[in-house]
Amino acid sequence: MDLVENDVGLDIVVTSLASDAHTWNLVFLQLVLEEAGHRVVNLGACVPDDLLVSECARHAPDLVVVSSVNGHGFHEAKRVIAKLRARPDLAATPVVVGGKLGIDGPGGQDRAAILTAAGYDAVFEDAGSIAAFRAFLGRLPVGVRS
Ligand code: B12
Repeated sequence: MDLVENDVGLDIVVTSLASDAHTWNLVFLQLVLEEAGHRVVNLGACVPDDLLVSECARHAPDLVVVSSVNGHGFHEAKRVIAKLRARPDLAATPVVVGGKLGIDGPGGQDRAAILTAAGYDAVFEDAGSIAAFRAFLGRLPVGVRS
């Protein structure tokens, strides 16, 4: 593992989940990341699990950013992280998830705790999540993928 400061920029995959057709969340995240000097591959909306996993394996990014706002995010994110972590080449890749993950507003610690236990490195639900996300990015070293 090469602990170089990330001021050179990270290679980042931004993706939604299989059922989610919303796109402006993805555009917004891409712009935030590119403005911070990172390189983004945006897989877009309604990404089937197998395609998400194979594209992450193909790009071998420093970070995967999963976004969902349609209310199914919690359940789909839990399913997808199991598939990502099952692959040895993606087992150590930092993966975060955020957006509107349920239909009851930001889910507090429970949803975040379940998703981090399932394998996410961080969970960002609405209400100030972008500031916390930026802080997370600043702490992330390049070269942490296996
Ligand atoms: C536009 C819109 C649509 C459009 C999308 C068009 C498109 N090309 O994107 C259409 C009409 C297709 C649509 C469909 C549906 N929608 Co809609 N939609 C919206 C709406 C009005 C705006 C979304 C938007 O573009 N916001 C702008 C972007 C920039 O912001 P954002 O998505 O909120 O993302 C922000 C944060 O969530 C955060 N974020 C998101 N992801 C991540 C990830 C990380 C890591 C971090 C740090 C932050 C982060 O950052 C972003 C900027 O702050 C919202 C309501 C609203 N006012 O938010 C509903 C909303 C998202 N939709 C909703 C629903 C329910 C649906 C439908 C199920 C409706 C239906 N019965 O058919 C379908 C689902 C379709 C599907 N298969 O996914 C609900 C979701 C409910 C929930 N989660 O609690 C919302 C919240 C409306 C509501 N109040 O009920 N929708």
